[in-house]
Amino acid sequence: MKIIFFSDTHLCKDFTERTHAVETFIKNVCAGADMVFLVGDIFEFYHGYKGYIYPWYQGIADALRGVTKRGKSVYYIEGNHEFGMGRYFQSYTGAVCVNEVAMDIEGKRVFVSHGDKFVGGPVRAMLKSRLAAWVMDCLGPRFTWAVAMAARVVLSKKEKPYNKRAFDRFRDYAGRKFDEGYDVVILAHSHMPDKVETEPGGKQRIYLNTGDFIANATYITYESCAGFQIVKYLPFP
Ligand SMILES: [Mn+2]
Repeated sequence: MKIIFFSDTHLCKDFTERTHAVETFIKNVCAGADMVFLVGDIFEFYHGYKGYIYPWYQGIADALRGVTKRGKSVYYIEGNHEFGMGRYFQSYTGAVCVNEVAMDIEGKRVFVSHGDKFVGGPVRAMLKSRLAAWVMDCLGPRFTWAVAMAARVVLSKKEKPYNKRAFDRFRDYAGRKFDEGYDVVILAHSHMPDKVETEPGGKQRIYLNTGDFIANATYITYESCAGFQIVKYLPFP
């Protein structure tokens, strides 16, 4: 069994080179796996509308559709830049859109989440509220995009520098999930790839962070024989 986890590509209207690279990654790398997890912030901004996909994200949607059409399972876990992928995106791509995933993978209890929930404050809660979704629905895709792009200047830090405190907070959060009974915790959002393996009481626990497709070009693979690994995507521009 082979599984791919990747996140934080932060694709935007003008980032054609990066978008093309991620499309190629989905077609060449993800299509060869049995299961794929998009661990959030694939898009710099997304709110799902009925019958509509932002034209600059169409290639990604088509690439995902190609993977699910080959019978592979794809999970799209929303990040803090994604506000309800919507039923249309899910039915078009065949990817299951969720907030987080808890499942058994070859005998291990695995938890996968973008990881912004435990570091986000009231602004996150407000933007992720039903009211915000309703406002976005009312504004329509073009106007919402314009507002989101104006807001990102203030809200978004695309190239996050290495931050020891944030790094440790993610590890601490993974530790709390281990206490809840998970064997493997996979997070994203920090843009800092990480892997920690411990064996308290002889029971193996693994925390991994996908990193990003901006500064690090890292993703996670799981293979039955090799376990979980952080891999660099070398063709990345
Ligand atoms: Mn994020």
